[in-house]
Amino acid sequence: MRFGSAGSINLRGLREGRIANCLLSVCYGVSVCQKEIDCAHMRVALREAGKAVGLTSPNPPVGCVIVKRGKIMSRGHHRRAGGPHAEIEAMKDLKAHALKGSTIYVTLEPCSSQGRTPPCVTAIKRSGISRVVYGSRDPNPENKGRAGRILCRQGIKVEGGVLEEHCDALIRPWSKFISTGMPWVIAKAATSLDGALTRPGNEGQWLTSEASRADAGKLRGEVDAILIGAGTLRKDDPALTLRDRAALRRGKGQPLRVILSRSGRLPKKAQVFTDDHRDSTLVYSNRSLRAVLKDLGARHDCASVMIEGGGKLLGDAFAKKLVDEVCLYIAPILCGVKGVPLVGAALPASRELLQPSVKRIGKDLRLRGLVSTD
Ligand code: AOF
Ligand code: ZN
Repeated sequence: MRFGSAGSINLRGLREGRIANCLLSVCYGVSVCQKEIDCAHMRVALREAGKAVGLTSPNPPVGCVIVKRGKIMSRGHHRRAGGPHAEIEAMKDLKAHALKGSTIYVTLEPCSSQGRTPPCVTAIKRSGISRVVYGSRDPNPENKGRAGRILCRQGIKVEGGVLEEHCDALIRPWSKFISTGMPWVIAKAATSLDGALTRPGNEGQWLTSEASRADAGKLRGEVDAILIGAGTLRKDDPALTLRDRAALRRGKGQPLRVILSRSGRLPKKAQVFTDDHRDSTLVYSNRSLRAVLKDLGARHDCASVMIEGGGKLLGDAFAKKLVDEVCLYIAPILCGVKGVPLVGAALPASRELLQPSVKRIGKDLRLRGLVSTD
């Protein structure tokens, strides 16, 4: 995730409590200074939330910091659905006198309803915290826009919408899921310069370098399920496991492995049916992609899935407008007309990538962006 730079305020200074008086207040007045300070602390909360990405479905990744007299007293992030929310994680190590008069920064509006856990606004009200600063408004209808009213009634100051775009971007997959029941869909593929998914003849299956493949492996740490078509299973016999050490250290479990097949006739000896994670493999026979996605959301709590191929499944996903985000690894190689094309379907209209970001990985390029909805 990109959260931007730390801004003009020295973050280390803030952390160590060295900026008691902000110079900006001299030049611009207190409110400008407070805004800068709020943004700097929210960036720290965003970094905390980044640790939760991929771990919390069907809940959102949320991060939090508690600050008193310019000093960060504690941090926390939501670690798993059913566990304490970010605010509770941050509050739990602080004594009552430390919490009194402090400010809590949280990337998502604090929840105000009873779910698997009690409402955070109740804990905040009891804590002595005197100011609440949050980023995104909670799209969950149970909580949306309620925290401000509830907390203000208690005399607690509330400021919403701080670094809202960054906070919204962080929970984009979950926001779609909580509003529609459908998981966020990432189409991931490696292609040649001319858009082929495969090399000619017996040249082997890899187009991109090992570095690109390791980067793509990290993406598996962001999602709840990986989808492939039966053709890819037969041809490549992929493991589809999460092997990225950092993601595993964060506590990310293996994503579900989902195979879509028309006939249901699949090789019994394939890795996904025989390895240690075979219990996390699902097969859907003769079901539309839309129905599969809906089922993954409703019955398996999948807020985000990644389609890893092949061309037919990716084509179907693009043609039916089911893709939200694309992550393409492009190798500097030409494969010619016999290669399987990235989108193996006719599209009624071209689809554009919004907010594309380009990264060079070794000799390959990674292009990541959102798919336009119209
Ligand atoms: C927060 N902080 O860290 C999270 C929030 O079933 P529960 O009790 O875990 O509640 C889930 C809902 O709470 C979820 O749909 C979202 O609206 C909110 N998540 N809220 O203030 C957190 N994870
Ligand atoms: Zn909560």
